[in-house]
Amino acid sequence: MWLIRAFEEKVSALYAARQIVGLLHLGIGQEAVAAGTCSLLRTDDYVFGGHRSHGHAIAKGADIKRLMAEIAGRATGYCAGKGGSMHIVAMDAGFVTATGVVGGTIPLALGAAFAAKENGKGQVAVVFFGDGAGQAGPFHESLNIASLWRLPVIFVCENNGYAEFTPLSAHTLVERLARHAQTYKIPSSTVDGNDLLKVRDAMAEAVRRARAGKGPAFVEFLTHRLRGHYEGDPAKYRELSQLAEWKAKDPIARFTRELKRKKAISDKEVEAIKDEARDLVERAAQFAIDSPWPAGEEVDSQVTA
Ligand SMILES: Cc1ncc(C[n+]2csc(CCOP(=O)(O)OP(=O)(O)O)c2C)c(N)n1
Ligand SMILES: [Mg+2]
Repeated sequence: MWLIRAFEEKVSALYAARQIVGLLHLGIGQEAVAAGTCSLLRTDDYVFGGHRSHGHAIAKGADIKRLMAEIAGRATGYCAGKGGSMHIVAMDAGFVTATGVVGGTIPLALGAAFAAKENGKGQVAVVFFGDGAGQAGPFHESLNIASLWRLPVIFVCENNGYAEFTPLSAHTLVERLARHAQTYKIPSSTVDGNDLLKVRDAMAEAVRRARAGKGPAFVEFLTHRLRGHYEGDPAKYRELSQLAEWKAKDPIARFTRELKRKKAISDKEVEAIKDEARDLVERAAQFAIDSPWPAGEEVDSQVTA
């Protein structure tokens, strides 16, 4: 969680310094979902993300140097600098793809799950998406087919209460996205997404079922992004009191408090974890900034019709 937090704080700083350009969506505040979920996965499990997926890729084991370089548009990035923040592909880590098309990777995860089922090696596919994606057509089609074909896919909904600048109550009357899973007879739960251990418990059950050939699962995590929808968003649609409430539920601070209460970690160890994360991230940022831009003649490579 600290590696993701430090990474995204650095991305934000590099953006402010104009060393990273383009559109950035940070998941600061949502780290427990990424870390808790991916901590239960194997490298050969398939993970799909969306427009807010730096944390998902890091949690799945993506190399943060190549990731930072990608976000900075450099030639050393995962996609040679052509994908950027929203189109991360880190196949070495089993992070298959992300997309800026809301809900766009949900059907793709079904394809990976279908392959996993055919291969019979117990692999699972996991797809992260937001509450806004629940109103997209492919979401519903995918739930239906996943259920019908008992595919080993786990739908991970990060319900952060907003789609861009629109609160959930203004884009659906279905307050709990997990209700949709019930319609399609997929086991589901709604869980506190800012509690790392609760995330792990919910995911452990879902992953166990999928690996055992028992079909899909749907887990809705209630969480919140502490930044705006995109970097630079003044977020005037959100009450400051709401932000303060969620800051008090910061998943990293909560888990740290819990560990300290159990005397499982010392202040010194906590500081060492933070320092190590920040150090790794600084090195990744330096690598990215020192890397060359993609060459002009490369513009058509890696593009297939
Ligand atoms: C198909 C499609 N429709 C609309 C958009 C514009 N758009 C970008 S992000 C977003 C909101 C997504 O909300 P949610 O799924 O809750 O994810 P969050 O940003 O909260 O992580 C929208 C509507 C898009 N990128 N793709
Ligand atoms: Mg949302």
